Amino acid sequence: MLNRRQILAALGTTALASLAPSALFAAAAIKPDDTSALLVIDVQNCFLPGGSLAVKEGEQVVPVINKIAKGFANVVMTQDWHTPGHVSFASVHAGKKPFETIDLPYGKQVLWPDHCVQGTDGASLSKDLSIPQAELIIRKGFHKDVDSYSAFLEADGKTTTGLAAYLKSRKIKRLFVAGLATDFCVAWTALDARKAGFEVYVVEDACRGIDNQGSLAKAWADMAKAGVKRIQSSDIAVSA
Ligand code: VGL
Ligand code: ZN
Repeated sequence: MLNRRQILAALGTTALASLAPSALFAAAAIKPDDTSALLVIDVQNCFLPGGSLAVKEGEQVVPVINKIAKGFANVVMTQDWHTPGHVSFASVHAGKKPFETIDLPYGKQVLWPDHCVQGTDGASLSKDLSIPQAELIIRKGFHKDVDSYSAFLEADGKTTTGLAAYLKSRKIKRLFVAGLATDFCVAWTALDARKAGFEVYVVEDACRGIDNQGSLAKAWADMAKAGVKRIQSSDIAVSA
């Protein structure tokens, strides 16, 4: 039997060098390039502590997103941007409470507390985000009678936000998705991104979910089925 030292000696320095650093130090394996973009979804006051639709631990995504953003030349952010009296607000449906559902012409709609009303402080992006190079902010959900969780398509399944065409014209192929909430706007964005032909990674620890009636587990299952890759922020190489 060879002992550990003899095995290492037999492998030699070349073999050892080829193992390092990925195998020996488990360094971040994914390096964003010019065809990669980070999508920062709905990191807005309404979804943060004290907000009208606060996502549990939502504030914890901010430092993680700031950190990984340093690795990206291309960053796009989204902003949920509803009219007053938006169809997704429980307050406009008599007898309905937040988190109940109704049937709308385009399908089932979860009803929410009033949130992200255009021009309000709640709709503002978190002041703690620090991503000066972000190049585009896509607003969504601004048609009064249609919701839009996805950054690509409104909930009617056909009205586009223009984001896929923007990204394609900029030669972006790989998307990394982070933000709020994992099981709604992040997941719908990731799924539509796959349908639009992008390679898609969701950065789990840079997201938090609402988890209404099993929605978080279902979202991860749907994303896995669609070929969305589930990664951690430590998987992304962020060179200074
Ligand atoms: C969202 C519910 C309603 C989200 C937006 O950003 O995930 N969720 N509007
Ligand atoms: Zn909304």
